[in-house]
Amino acid sequence: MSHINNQTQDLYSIELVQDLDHEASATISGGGLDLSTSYNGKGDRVDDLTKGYSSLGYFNNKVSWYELTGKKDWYAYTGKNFTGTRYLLKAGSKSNLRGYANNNWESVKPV
Ligand SMILES: [Ca+2]
Repeated sequence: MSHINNQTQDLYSIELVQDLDHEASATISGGGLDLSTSYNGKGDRVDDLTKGYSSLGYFNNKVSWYELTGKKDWYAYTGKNFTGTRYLLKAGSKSNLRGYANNNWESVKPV
């Protein structure tokens, strides 16, 4: 089950919450982007994003790990609205974020 810290009231973070469980969502969408605020998928986490977000809301400047379970490549950006430094995330990849990328992403979208 996807979940985030309920203390946030940010519009985008509410939108990020998905009621589908991971397996059902992956079946429908063909997979997507998972993000977490700590390394190795730990901390606060959101799973199976399938569309772009011009702001990550609660997750802005907190993301430290990602996983792409689908067949699409994605872009991640250090600025809102797909600005700043762009990172290409390859389909099927996952990684802890190091250096400038760590705790710096503010928007994401499929390539
Ligand atoms: Ca973090």
